[in-house]
This record gives sequence, structure tokens and C-alpha cells, in this order.
Amino acid sequence: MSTAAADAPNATTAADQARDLFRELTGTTPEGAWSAPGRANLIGEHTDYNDGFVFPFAIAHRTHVALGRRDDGRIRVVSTFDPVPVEIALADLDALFPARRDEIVEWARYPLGVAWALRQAAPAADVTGIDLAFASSVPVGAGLSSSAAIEGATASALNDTWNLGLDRVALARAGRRAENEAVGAPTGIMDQMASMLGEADAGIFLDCRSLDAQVIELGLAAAGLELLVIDTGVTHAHSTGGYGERRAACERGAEIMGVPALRDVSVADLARAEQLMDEVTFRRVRHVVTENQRVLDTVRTLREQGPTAIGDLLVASHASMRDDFEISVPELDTAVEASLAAGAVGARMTGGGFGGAAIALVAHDLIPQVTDAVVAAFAASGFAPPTIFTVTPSAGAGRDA
Ligand code: GAF
Repeated sequence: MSTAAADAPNATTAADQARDLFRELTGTTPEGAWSAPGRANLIGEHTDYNDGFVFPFAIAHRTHVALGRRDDGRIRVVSTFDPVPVEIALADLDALFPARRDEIVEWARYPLGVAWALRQAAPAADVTGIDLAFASSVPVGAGLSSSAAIEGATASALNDTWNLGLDRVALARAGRRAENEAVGAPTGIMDQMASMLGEADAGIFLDCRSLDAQVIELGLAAAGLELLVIDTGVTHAHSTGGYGERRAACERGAEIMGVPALRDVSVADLARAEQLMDEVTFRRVRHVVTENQRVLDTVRTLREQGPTAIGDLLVASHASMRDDFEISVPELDTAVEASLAAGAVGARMTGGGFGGAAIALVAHDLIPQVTDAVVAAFAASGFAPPTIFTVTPSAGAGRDA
């Protein structure tokens, strides 16, 4: 019998690895250490860039950074994923981003992009040169936002070290700017907000128009529930292909409806929408409009009846992404179907789609059964084995040492 792995098994190791890498790079001890989590999204997918609602939570898997100052006005970054350091004068960041971003290796665009965005957000700040060494326990390409984790760790570390005095929302905005302009992925702000604002056993109910965020207790332990992540191993990248196409379809739909964003279209407006647009655009619009409503319904249901009652909303969300938004893949559908058949309360793909992970809300005692059922279903379909582990809603970005 296979069982789900423990939550964030190598989180401490990642902090140690970042410190060791810093020592190798500089021959000195870091001045401080910061970290930021990845996230899973409970519900509200592809609604963030439509000014809508999302309900993600930070996970215990984190990206760690060890930091030291340098006196030559340069920034140098290194990671356990790619130990070749990347270095540039801080004064040259404005020329690098966004126009010449292709000149540097992709992973380094995240931390250097955050440094650039923070300098633009606080141009009067007196900044020093910096060395940053990264290590992470967030799986890359799994739809758990390893990108927001590296952005959040960098933003938090530089905000403190440069005394920028920016609040968490401003740091999330800088992370999103880095992702959009320095990396070139046209994403919304959900992941950065979740990584910045996460709290233990809580989800972040976020209005992506006002950026008003409410921390909502999930009460999973009291209900005897756990959240299982099923990482399909099918990798995705939001800087290419489908994500941008879906976003463009949403913008087209909003324009046809004569509103600033799909947030302004209600479920009752869908009949009119269907008359006005082509069939594919309509289905994209219908996903976003109904998903916004499902987020509101999930928050209300959670408050009134507790987490055991939200299962059907998660399942409806997955069906909408599979059929209307068309961002699921067979591995994600199998993960969801096998979890539900083995007794999960609810399950859905999480994140941007085209691969990545599904989440399943499962009674504690059924975790081995659901895990085994998913592993068996993957094998029966000829898919590579998934990686399955539990996640605990956890704290957001901050200083550790
Ligand atoms: C990715 C993006 F980064 C988010 O902004 C969000 O759009 C998500 O996909 C889909 O809900 O994680």
C-alpha cells in the first residue's frame, strides 16, 4: 500500500541548502534568511485576471533565500537548480527589463525581476548591492506556484534589507510585475497574494479588483479532513501558449459584453452572452462567470456548514475547467475521478492548468485508500506515476533568521 508523503518533508533542508550555497558563493555567512511559500488554490481558477474572486492558501513547501550585502552596487543570484551565478549592476536592471530579458537564464528573471520592480516601486530608496542564494522545497512545474515562492522570498528579503517599507500587497504587486514583464507570463495576482498573506489553517478570500483580502479559517483538522495534492508530473509553463490564449478570450468576451472585465458579468447575463459571441468564447466566459459564483458560494458554505459541505463546488469547478475552459489534461481528470470514486469529499485541478496538480479534500482515515486508488488509476491508464502528498495551509512570506 502506498501512502501520501508527509507535508514539506525537506523544508528545513532547503533553508540549510540556501545558507550553504551562500557560503560557497561568497565565502561568508549570510546576514539573514527569508522564505515564502508556494500555494494551492482551493477554488477560483482563471478568475484573478478577470478582476474576480479567488480562494487560495499558502502551503508549507517554501523557497528559502540567504542574503548578504555587497558594496559595489551589483546584484548576484544563485540557486541549487542552477549553481551558475547570474550577476548584474542594479543600475542596469532598467535596461534589462523588459526589453532584453531574453539575455538572462529564465529562472534568474524571477529574483532579478523582483529587484527591478521594487526599485521602480520605491525609486528614492538608497539600495546596496546584494548576494542572494536560493533553495526550494516547492515542486517546479506542479502548479503550486514555485514562481510566486521565489518572488515572495526575494521581495520580502529586499524590502527588509533595503528598508523600502512596502506593505505585503505592494510586495505581491512587485512579484506579479516581475512575472508579467521580466519573465513574460501574463498571469494575475492570486499566487503572489497567497504567498504573501497565507496563514495557518486558513484560506485567503481575495477580491482581485479591490485586492481586499479576508483570511478565512478552513477548519480542516476539526472536520477530520486533509488536503491531498496529486502532482501529475505533466509540466506546464504560463509564459507560453494556452494560458495567454485563455486570457485573450476572456478579454474578448468582456469587450463584447461592454464591461471592463468578466467580473462585471453575472450568471443571469449568460443567456445574453450566448447570443452575442461565438461558441468557444462563450464557454470561456461561462467558466469565469460561474467560477466567480462558485468562489462566493464556497466561502458562504464554509462559514455556514464547514469544509465537508464544499465538495460539490470543487467538483463543479473541475468540470467547468475541463469542459468550458478546456485547460485540464487526462491525467488531471483521472486524478479527480479516482479520488472521488475512492471517497474524497471533493477534488479539482488547481492552478493554471495544462498539467500540474489536482487537489482532493479527503477524510483523514481515507488518505491511504484515495492515494492507492489514484496510483492504480494512473497505472491502468498507462500514465507515469503521480507524486501524492498532503498539504497544510501555512504562513506567508517572512524573515526566518
Ligand atoms: C496561474 C497564474 F499565475 C494565476 O495568476 C492564476 O491565473 C492561475 O494560474 C489560474 O487561476 O497560477
